[in-house]
Order: sequence, then structure tokens, then C-alpha cells
Amino acid sequence: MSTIAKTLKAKLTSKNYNRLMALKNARLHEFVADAIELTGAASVYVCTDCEEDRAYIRQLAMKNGEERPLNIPGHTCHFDGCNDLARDKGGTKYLLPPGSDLGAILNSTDKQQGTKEIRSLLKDLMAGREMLVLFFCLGPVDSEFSIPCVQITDSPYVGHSEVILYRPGYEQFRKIGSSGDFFRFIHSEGELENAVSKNIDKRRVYIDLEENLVYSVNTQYGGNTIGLKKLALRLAIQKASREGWLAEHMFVMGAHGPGGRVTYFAGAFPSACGKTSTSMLRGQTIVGDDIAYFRKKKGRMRCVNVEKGIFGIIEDVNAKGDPVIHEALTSPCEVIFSNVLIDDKKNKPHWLGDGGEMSSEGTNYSGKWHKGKKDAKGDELIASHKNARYSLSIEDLKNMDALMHDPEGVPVGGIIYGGRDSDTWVPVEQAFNWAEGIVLKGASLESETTAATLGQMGVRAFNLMSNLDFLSIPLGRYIQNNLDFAEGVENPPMIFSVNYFLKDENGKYLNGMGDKLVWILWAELRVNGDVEGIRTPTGVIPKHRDLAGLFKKNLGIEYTEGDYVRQFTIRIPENLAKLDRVEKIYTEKVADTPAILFETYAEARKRLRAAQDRYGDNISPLDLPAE
Ligand code: SPV
Ligand code: MN
Repeated sequence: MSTIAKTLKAKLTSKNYNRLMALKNARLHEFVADAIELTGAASVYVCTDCEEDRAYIRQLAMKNGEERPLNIPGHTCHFDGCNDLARDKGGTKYLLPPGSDLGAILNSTDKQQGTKEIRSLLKDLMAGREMLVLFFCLGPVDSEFSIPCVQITDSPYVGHSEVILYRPGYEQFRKIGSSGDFFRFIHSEGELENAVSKNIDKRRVYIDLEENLVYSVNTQYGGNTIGLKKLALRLAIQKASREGWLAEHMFVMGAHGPGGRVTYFAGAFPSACGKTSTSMLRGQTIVGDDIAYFRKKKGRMRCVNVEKGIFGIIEDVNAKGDPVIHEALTSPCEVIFSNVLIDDKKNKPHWLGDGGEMSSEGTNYSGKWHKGKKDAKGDELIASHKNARYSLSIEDLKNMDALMHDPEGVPVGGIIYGGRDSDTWVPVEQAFNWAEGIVLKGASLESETTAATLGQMGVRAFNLMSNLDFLSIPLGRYIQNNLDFAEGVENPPMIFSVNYFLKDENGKYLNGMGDKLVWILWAELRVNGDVEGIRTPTGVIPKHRDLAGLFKKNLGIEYTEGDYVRQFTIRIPENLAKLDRVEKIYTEKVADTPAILFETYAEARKRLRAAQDRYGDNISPLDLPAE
């Protein structure tokens, strides 16, 4: 018997052994055997796609204390540790073999040393524990988009999250036979104290692109541990670059236009900038809220939701603003709440902006909590964390799009880039063409930082295509791939920018939360050639008349010309300053920036300066000519 078979036989019961061996894949068997040797797991559970297995994982999360049941059937709550509540950018690194280079911005470490380090951190961490082996499929099953994945973890919470968020993949592994073309993730939450990872100083997420393998250790927060989410996105970006498709940090939604027409939009927004709420707009349908793969098929761009669930920020989800999600969060269905406040008497979750009264005591990620409780530094602990989240399946939402699981994906009508920007971009604008859109919108995206990653808040951060945190190829190549992707496409999708966070000179938001519906519906009309726009130095903006009609019909709001002028005034100095800021990053830090980026910036600058000479610093849209 081979050593691999011996190891597997020693640690797997015959039921689990047979399940693993039913998948005739030597690379998979080797991966599981190596993980057993490395982590010293006491036993192994091989999870298939059946409901019984999924129920077992859920039960386990409750048994080991990582989740507790709440008042509504199917609802559970999980807490991450106090210092483990967001993605760890510093501790996440690519394992780079000698001679390869990802550029100055991406975080990497020498492959040999890094592998040694992370394997020594994982050594014997699962001693006495059950190792879970789970199979999923990124993208719809049986599709050109499908990527089979295997997750090894000792955290039933991670397994349970994946069961909710991803399409099952055991049967997909049966179909791929001996192919080695799949993604692998190994995670251990490490030593626990009160059911949370204890050794946060030894938290690491290391990515081996050559092996399509990610290691994650001493952490529980989903963005660091759920292999199929951001860890897989990093692997997918490199794979896509090799194979000529795109892996993007984008939602996908169907915008419903006149006469029952559905136009699909994909959109990239940095974390906590309205991405999920855009994918969930009232009267529209959701395909996905976070990650999309794009391929070209018969001269058209098509895309899929890589996931089937949402790991969404819960702050401000309430019956008024997000009725569909709110309904799922308050009805019996499978939901994991993380890092919210639990009212222990009612066993009920509370979160910031939930529309109800916040309980003055309960349990949160800091343990027993009461209003006024302070952390070690003396700062007041808020009841529910800013990055508190919910995990649920889109299948439990009333607005799931009919093509959500279509193996062909949906046709892409438009692409939207948006950031948290208080003073520069107008609420919605269409780029002149694909290349201008990729460069001036996508590659120029900045956002004022939020609580979704560790670090300072409110700083303007460059984040091209909102994908910077996940890029696994040099930035210039990534931009070039995006530019090239329109080749051979008959009608490339229109590209738009949106900004939901524009403020006036007194720091007051110029738009209501609900206005985004109008921007998206205007884009829907544009894609279908139904409305004219106004040409500005940076792109094409809506006419007041068209917006007023959409505001009235969809929101019952009288949209005045005064509102329009305030929101759509082109702010020339701010736009010039933005170009300078972003161009400086490309000049100084991105050695492989495509020349077309600098050329496009030069053109845009010329247009902005010419307009400034003619109209002054702030240009009213009423002074600009129609197209
Ligand atoms: C994001 O931060 O972009 C998320 C959540 O979607 S995480 O899984 O942490 O990446
Ligand atoms: Mn995301």
C-alpha cells in the first residue's frame, strides 16, 4: 500500500475513505493525506453534496461553540475575536518563486521560506480535532465557468458558511476524474479561547499561485478563511490572465427596463460602498453581489456569479432600505449572523441601523456587553461591529434572477465602477468608450476607507476596479487584460461610474440612499439607446428631464433642476487633482502601466483644462451641449 493510502486508511473511517476514493483523483488524495500528516488531525469527515452531510457541518458548528442558535429556526450567530474582525491585508502574501515579480504594490514573500513558515504554523494544529474536507464549485456547475474547489478546515463555521455561500462540488469532482485543475484551500483556526482564534499574532494567509493552493491559519474572519471567497479570487485572477477571461470583484444584477426588458449590469465597488445594495435594488433582480467571472461567447461578453450566497455587511440593513434582505434576516431560513449584538433574553440579533431599538446589553464579539463598555484602550465598544455580517443563500431571497444558475451566464449590458467619493465624481456618468471606461473609471477608482479591512478609516485609497486587494498579477497586465477583453466583442458593454457619496461644501450628502435606483435605470436606458445625454470633459451625464421622469416614476420624488445642478456640476479642480493623484501612483509604483493609460489621462486633462478656460472651475450641466 502507498504511504498516501496508508495515511488515509489510518485516519478515515471506511465510510469517509470510500467517499474520498470514489473521486478518482490522485492529486486530491495526496492533498488530503498531506494535510493529515501536517496538521495531525485525529479524524477526517468527507462531506458530499447531500443534505444530511450539510446538516452535520451545521450541527458541528453549534457543538464546538463557533455558532449558537438564535430565536428563529435556521438562524445562528458567530463571533470572531476582537482583533480578527476584518481581512488582514498585511498578513496575506503571495509565495513567490525565484525570478517572478508581481510589482511593488502586491504583498509577497519568498516561496520557500514562506511555505516553511506557514507549514510550521500549521504543524499539529488539528491534533485531537476532526478535519473537514468539503467540495464546492465556483460558478454554475457543468459550465465553462466552473472551477471545482476543495476546502480543508478544522472550523465547522467556515464549512457551514461555504455550504450557504457556494454551489456544491462533490459531484463536480466526480466528473473531472483525474484532472489536477482545481483550487485547494487549507485552513486551521488554530488554538481557540472562548471559541475564537487565540494566536492572532500568528495569523497568516499565504497564496501559492503555482500550486493553486492557499493556506490560512490562526484566524476565523470569513474574508481570511472562506477559501472560495477572496482566496479563490486571487487564484482565479491569475488563471483568468493565463486563459484569456476575467475574474472581477463585481456584483451582477438584472435592471428591469420598459416593456419587461432585462439588461444585466456588473459593478465593482470597494468594500462597504453600496455594492450589495446596488445588486439588491427594489424591483430589480440579483444574480450575485461580490465576485463575477467574465468570458466571451459568440461575440458577446457573458458573466456569472461565482457564488450562490451573500456574505454581506449588515449595518443599515432595515425593512425600509433593504426590504428583501431584511425579510430573509427575520424569517426562518439559513442565516449566520456574525459580530452583531445578541439580546440574551430574547436570543435575538441587533445591529446598527436595523430600524429597531438597540438592546442596552447582551453578548457581542467582546463577550458580555453593556452600553458604555470600554475596550482595553478606553474607547467605547459599539454594540454591533461596523463590519458585522450576515451569510445567506440568494435562493432564499425573493428577487433572485431567473438566470442566476445559467451555465451560459448572463449577457453583460453595462459595467459600473463606484467608490466612496465626497467631492469629485458626479452621481452617474457614462465613459465615451470601453478604453476610456477602463482607464478613467475602473483604473482610476479611489475610495475613502471603511471598516471592512483592518486599518485607518476615512483615508482616500486607490483601488483599481476595486480589485487591488485581490490582484495576483502585475497591475499593468491586469489593466491591459481588461482593455484587451473588448477585442472581438461586437458591442462592448457601456462603462459607467457612479458615486453615492457626493457631498456639498458643508459636508452634507447630496443624494438620498434610494437615488441609486435612478442612476442604474438611467444606465439601462442608455445601454438600450433610449435617452440622449450631455457631453462633459469626463464622459456623458444624464439630462435633467430624463432623471426627473425616473425619480417621479420609481421613487415618487420631484427631482428639481436645483438638485440636478448641485449633483451634476463638473468640479474641474477636483477632477484634475484626482488624475494627478492616480497618475502619480502609476508613474511611481506600477512599472508595467500600459502607455494608453497615460495617453488617456493626458487627453482627459486637456479636455478638463479647455473646459476650465471656457467655463471656470465648476461647470453647470445646463451650460453644456447635448451630445
Ligand atoms: C469585501 O470586503 O470585499 C467582502 C467581504 O466582500 S470579505 O470576504 O471580507 O472580502
Ligand atoms: Mn467583496
